[in-house]
Amino acid sequence: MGDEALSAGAVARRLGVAVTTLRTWHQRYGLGPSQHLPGHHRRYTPADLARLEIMRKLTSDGVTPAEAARWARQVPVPGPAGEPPTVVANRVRPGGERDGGGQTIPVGRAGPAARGLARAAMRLDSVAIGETIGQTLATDGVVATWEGLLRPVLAGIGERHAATAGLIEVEHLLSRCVSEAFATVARAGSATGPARLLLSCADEEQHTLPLEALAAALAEAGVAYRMLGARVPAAALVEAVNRTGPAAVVIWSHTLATADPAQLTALLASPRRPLLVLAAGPGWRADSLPAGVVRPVDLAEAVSLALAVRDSLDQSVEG
Ligand code: B12
Repeated sequence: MGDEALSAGAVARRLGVAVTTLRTWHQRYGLGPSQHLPGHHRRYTPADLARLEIMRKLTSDGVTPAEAARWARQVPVPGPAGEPPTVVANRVRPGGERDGGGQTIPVGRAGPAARGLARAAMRLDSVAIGETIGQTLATDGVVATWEGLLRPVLAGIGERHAATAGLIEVEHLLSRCVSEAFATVARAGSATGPARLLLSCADEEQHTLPLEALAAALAEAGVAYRMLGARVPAAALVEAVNRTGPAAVVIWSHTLATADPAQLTALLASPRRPLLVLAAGPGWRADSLPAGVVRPVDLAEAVSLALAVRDSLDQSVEG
């Protein structure tokens, strides 16, 4: 049991709730950590976790905390050799209704924070979503947060949506929270000098989050950029390039439907042709890209390429 006992922070991440919520549930409803080793902080056992899972599920379904706590305390939890607590939590509801795997977001091998985020997203709990993303951004930075936390949950929502046509409200709420978290990083950035990078979605492309991740990563690295955002018609993009003369342009396409290579050709033919044109995102097909266009494989590579452009321009200004 000792090895499986968890700290309050670890339990909060698993459940996708704030540590302060756990404290309240402990103080008001007696749902606290029961393992106590002399000289150590109290720790949550699997049985404690199972009760809290029930508490979380019921409160997110609109049951009052006092009523939810009553249920959580009454429900039998697995003994040491019993089934995993999550199975118990999935099985129990006041109405006796089952809440099985169809109501979860698959996150593959992603860690507890991603599972907590997925649960918070399912509950449409924007406060817990914001806290989880904000904490991970602060400790791990933008690239690791994108790859280890956000991407698995976003991909999981896509997978579940493709299978069930559901979760659209979850997708929209989470997208909004991710945008807000990245905007906070972007605002806090301390970039100096002119914006030599232009970020834009392809025409009719509404998937902006990967581009917002790139913008936040650039802000974190102190690189200035301009962001045009969603659904930029090819002519408008060329106009922006001609007016601002960026050294590099990143065009995001998420699906084949928005990946018309003519947008790239128009950029390459513009009077102020950028040094580097990046066609980013799963929409673009490598074999349909015009010569001279680079296709990054992931966020880290897109950031490296942007930094390389910035550094080469800095050197040419100094030299
Ligand atoms: C969130 C979301 C939305 C939100 C977007 C909100 C926003 N502000 O971005 C909204 C609700 C607007 C939306 C709309 C639609 N969506 Co949508 N959406 C998604 C979802 C769940 C996540 C998108 C995302 O951010 N992915 C980021 C990561 C998870 O994607 P990835 O492929 O792993 O990305 C990697 C590579 O691209 C690579 N990479 C390569 N180069 C670079 C460069 C950089 C800078 C970065 C960061 C990464 C990178 O690394 C990435 C990981 O880091 C996806 C599911 C999915 N798997 O993507 C569906 C998904 C993309 N959507 C889909 C669809 C069908 C739609 C709609 C057509 C739905 C509709 N009927 O209206 C519309 C399209 C509107 C349009 N014209 O653009 C489908 C697309 C299927 C297809 N292949 O054609 C998907 C796959 C869902 C599904 N399984 O059905 N969507």
